[in-house]
Amino acid sequence: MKKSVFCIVVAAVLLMCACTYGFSDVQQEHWFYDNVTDMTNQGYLNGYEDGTFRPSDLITKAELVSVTGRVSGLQVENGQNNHWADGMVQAALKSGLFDWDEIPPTGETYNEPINRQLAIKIVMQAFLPGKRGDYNRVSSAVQDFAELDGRYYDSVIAAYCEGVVQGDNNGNLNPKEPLSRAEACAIIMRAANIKGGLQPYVPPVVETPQPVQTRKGGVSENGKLHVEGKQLMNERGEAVQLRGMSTHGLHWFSNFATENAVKATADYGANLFRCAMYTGEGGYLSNSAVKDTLINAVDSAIRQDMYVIIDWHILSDGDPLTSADAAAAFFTEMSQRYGDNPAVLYEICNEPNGNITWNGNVKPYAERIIPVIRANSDGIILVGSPTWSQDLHEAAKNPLGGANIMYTCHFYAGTHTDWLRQRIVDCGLPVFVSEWGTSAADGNGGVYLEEAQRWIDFMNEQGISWANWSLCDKNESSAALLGGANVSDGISESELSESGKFVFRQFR
Ligand code: IDC
Repeated sequence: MKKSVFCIVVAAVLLMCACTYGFSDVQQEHWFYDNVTDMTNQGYLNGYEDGTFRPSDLITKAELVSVTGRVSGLQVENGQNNHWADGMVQAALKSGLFDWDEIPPTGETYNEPINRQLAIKIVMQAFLPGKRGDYNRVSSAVQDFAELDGRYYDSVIAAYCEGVVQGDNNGNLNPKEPLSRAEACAIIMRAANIKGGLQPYVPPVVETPQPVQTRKGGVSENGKLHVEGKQLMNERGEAVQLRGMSTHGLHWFSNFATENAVKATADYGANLFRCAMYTGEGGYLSNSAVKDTLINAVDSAIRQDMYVIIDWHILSDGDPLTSADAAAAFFTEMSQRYGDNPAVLYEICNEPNGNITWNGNVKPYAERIIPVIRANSDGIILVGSPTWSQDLHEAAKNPLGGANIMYTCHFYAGTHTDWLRQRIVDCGLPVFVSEWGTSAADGNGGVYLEEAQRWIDFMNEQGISWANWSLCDKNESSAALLGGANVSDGISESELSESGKFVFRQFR
């Protein structure tokens, strides 16, 4: 298991589940039994999959901050690095629970055991900030008081006087020693109880946005989509065709995935926006922060009354099964976040390619990911096929079960012509062109506007929805914008490339 995945699993078992059960290694005769049981019953703690709590394992900085933050009701902030606990660590730093140098928010020390004086400070700052104790009493009662760093005097003295911490049998606090999971639970529970008791844990509700205006052909007009036969339909059972732009890779061109960029394409009449989140090539799998760019773009599209595709953009990583675990976690999170929102479509694998097959790779992958999304959403799911999402004929021989599934077909006018249109007709599947370009298949060359026009006519005739590659100003002919285009105040005609001019005309 990769380290980051391991951390997420640890975090999940330590923090998330709200079920109540006994741990095999937490017994009534243990001094920490009540504390651990209370926190578990209120949903703040869980143990490991094997039914243990491992009370004497050392607690890390990340774990202590996470549990303390949750129990004290701190709201998670946007993360700045890939660590599972970073959102809470950032929030805790901002609220002054600790200082930058104590746990640098860059993440390198998050997995180290935390020492007792820092843990005490964090817990006291979270629950009983401003409490003061009696210096003389504590400095004479605690045998190893001299071990304590001066910056922790206030917190430790107050904690001792409030009964949040006690010395060991020899009267020592051991301020620079680590602390166990059980000890951490105890001090968090004591501080929480002094503050007024433990409230049941309520997981944070993610607010998803609402349209700020209504648009012709938009989500407020068409509502929730479904598939009937080969056709995408609106809420009233009328055929609907979505047309819009795909971003380029969000990790490269986030500047064209901003609210203003999205709004500018909607102002030209587009009712669809595709958010292409590369998994490889420096994308999500090596830089999960790009998910925040995606969420912002999806939220922007919703505000602009557009339909929006969340695209797991596999490309250089051609076999979707390779990162199926990460995809499952990602689509769980996205479908939990957007589940009921009628605007969102899920594209689970941009372009499978390489030495793979529909039956051996793409279908099994889809059968793994679709249920993950269906747990939260019955929205439209777009599924690719081998050979860069052109092998519709293979998918047609052994299609997926279930409702509201469409098969993507990707074309580039300089490379793909009649034969691919014929394949779309012949396959008999519901087809969605979630990516096409006016260029050749490498994203450059041409542009091939005559052939592009044939495709547009064909898609209009067939009622096929589409997103064009791509909304960016890269120096390649498929890019819709000219170099240096500034979309903060809309997109002017003079900022559109030859391709962009052609494509943007098709939105109306
Ligand atoms: C291209 C980009 C290009 C980038 C390349 C590799 O236009 O700038 O260097 O990817 O990342 C696809 C893919 C899409 C490709 C596009 C054009 O889905 O990511 O973008 N294309 O080659 N399939 C067929 C063509």
